[in-house]
Amino acid sequence: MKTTFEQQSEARPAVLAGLRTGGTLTQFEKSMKEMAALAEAAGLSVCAVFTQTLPRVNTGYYIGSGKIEEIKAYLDETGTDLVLFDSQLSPMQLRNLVNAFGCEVLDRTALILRIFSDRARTREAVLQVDYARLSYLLPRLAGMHDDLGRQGGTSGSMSNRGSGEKKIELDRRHIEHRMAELRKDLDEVDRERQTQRKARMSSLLPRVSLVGYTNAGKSTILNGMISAYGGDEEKKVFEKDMLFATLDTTVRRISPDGDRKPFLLSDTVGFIDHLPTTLVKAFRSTLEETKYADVLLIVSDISDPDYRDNLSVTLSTLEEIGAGAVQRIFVFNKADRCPLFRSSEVSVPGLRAEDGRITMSARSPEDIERLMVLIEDTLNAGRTHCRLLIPFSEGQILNALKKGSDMQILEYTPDGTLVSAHLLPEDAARYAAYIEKD
Ligand SMILES: Nc1nc2c(ncn2[C@@H]2O[C@H](COP(=O)(O)OP(=O)(O)OP(=O)(O)O)[C@@H](O)[C@H]2O)c(=O)[nH]1
Ligand SMILES: [Mg+2]
Repeated sequence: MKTTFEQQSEARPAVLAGLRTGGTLTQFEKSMKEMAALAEAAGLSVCAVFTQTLPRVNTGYYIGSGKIEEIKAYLDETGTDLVLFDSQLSPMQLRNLVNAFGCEVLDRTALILRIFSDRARTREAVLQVDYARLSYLLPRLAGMHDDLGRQGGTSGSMSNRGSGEKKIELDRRHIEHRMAELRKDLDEVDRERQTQRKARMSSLLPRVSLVGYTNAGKSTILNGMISAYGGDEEKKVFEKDMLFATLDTTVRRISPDGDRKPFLLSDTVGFIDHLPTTLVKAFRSTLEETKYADVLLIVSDISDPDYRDNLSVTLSTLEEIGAGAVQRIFVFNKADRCPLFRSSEVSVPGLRAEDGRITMSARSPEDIERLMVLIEDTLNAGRTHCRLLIPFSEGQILNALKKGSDMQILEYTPDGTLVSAHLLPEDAARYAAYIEKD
């Protein structure tokens, strides 16, 4: 099947090819739609879509020879020089397809890597993406140099083959060396991150993390919270209707007014179906941050017809990174687009009775306030009310309590300061010696 589109602006045109071998038609269509959105996020515009249904993948060329001819004819006719494949191609398939089309071919992984590479800003994200890119490239080197070798002249001559192999070996060693360097830098960044994490943990401030499928509205919720409670507009983060707008983790202190406790709210990279394993590995430490949260806000875009599948992907990714046991609030976002939505009707494997739920719009200040109340209730649910007598010599404990809890001074006694506070179990254990027994 072939579909063509009107050309959009100056984005580079690309042909999108997809193969359906199993699964439902809906799953296939969802994946193809997502691939087109990924192309757009990479600054490309899909000008034609070719699909094929086969009982199994063609080992050498991924799709059938007839489909290759059809695509080739389209490329020749229109001058398009880029073909995207909605799947991960084997190194051999990639090499054969590049040869067959005589132009650039990107699979799903390569396209996601390209987006990440364009967007990475912080040192950590740049290192992680570089590492993922090189691990993708390494097994594909041979194919690339086969082509170069052949272009070089008398194909198959011994001298030619020898120089090609030497070149591959040199490149391989260069890449491996670069990866080892990146690994070292990443380990160092990881240590810095652990130090920061420790500092945050010891600050006693509760940690709330926004997670969810890409484009669900996580950054918009963080910005809504900053507008309502943080004050400083400069602290806002980038939000946009495109996949993977956010790649870096941002942590902001949210200080509600009055007696309400402040907390740390973090926004990070979104999830997607078939997130390339090279990227999951590279972003592991970023993603793992979520397992240290006190509460996860699992954000879904309920105006997306595929939100249930996306939520499943999110939940299984959270399990994988070891964040499955953290307290959760399900945020069914973009409700302004779906007035009839009922959260009680959502059934996804993994949803638990004790999970909090809110149907809201990140663009509504009233809804941001409702979310804030739910976060506070959830955070307090795990805390116990304590009275502590802090000796005057332990001023730093008083400071820590003041910073990270709703501590109130009750009285100055000859033995120290008597205070009351809601404490998390770990803090109650840490300060057990100072807690007054009833
Ligand atoms: N109508 C409507 N649009 C929303 C709502 N929340 C977010 N959006 C829009 O959805 C798009 C994506 O929002 P982001 O906040 O960037 O999404 P994200 O989850 O951070 O996405 P990534 O960083 O790409 O993973 C933006 O265009 C937002 O303006 C909402 O409640 N209602
Ligand atoms: Mg974002």
